[in-house]
Amino acid sequence: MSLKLYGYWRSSASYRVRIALNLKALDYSYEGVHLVDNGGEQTSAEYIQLNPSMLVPTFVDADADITLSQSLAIIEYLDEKYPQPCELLPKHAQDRARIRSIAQDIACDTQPLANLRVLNQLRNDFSASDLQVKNWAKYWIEKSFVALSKKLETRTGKFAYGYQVTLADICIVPQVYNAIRFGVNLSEYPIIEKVYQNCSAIDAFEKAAPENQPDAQV
Ligand SMILES: N[C@@H](CCC(=O)N[C@@H](CS)C(=O)NCC(=O)O)C(=O)O
Repeated sequence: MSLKLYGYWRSSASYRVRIALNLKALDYSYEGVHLVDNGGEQTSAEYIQLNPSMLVPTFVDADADITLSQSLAIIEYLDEKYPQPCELLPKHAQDRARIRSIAQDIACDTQPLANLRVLNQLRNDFSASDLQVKNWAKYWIEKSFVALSKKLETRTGKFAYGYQVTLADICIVPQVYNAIRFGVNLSEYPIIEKVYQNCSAIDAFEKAAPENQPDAQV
């Protein structure tokens, strides 16, 4: 098998790539990188060879001789290389740009603020308690969801952007998973909740869910 994903069951960035791989109906092998055990396997010398950023996911397409980090780059690579059975970005430039904008709201401006190493730094260098750390993550996700709800108002159909699953949905669903973990009340964001529920009913999303991964600890 040529495609391999290094990920962690609860990592939302890995979850994004798993959804895309499933939507593309691609076969891939999966290797769990435990972000906590063994001092954080993402910091091992072996893993740093693959991904010097010490983050998951890392994606390898051995046949194409490419090793990639960054979930959005990986997903766009898959979308360009495997346009069938569904395209994750539509044809028109303005639609693509709007969808990328939503994806980046999450991947660039929301998820990084509640990343494990950021939360650990709050604990270690600023003596934040577990409750303060949780509230920090919740605060930034809620701020993001208020803005996202507004942005979704005009073009959301069954999914985030109309009636086809796109890169925007692939980013929203894992972010909602994180939001629930940090105690965000999803019912305060009905548009996001609707998108989450509609996507969750699709096999590709269900199969990619954290609890359904081989390295899940539930
Ligand atoms: N922008 C990156 C983010 C990757 C990322 O933040 N991964 C997290 C898990 S979701 C991670 O590996 N964290 C490990 C750590 O914080 O030490 C992407 O989209 O792939």
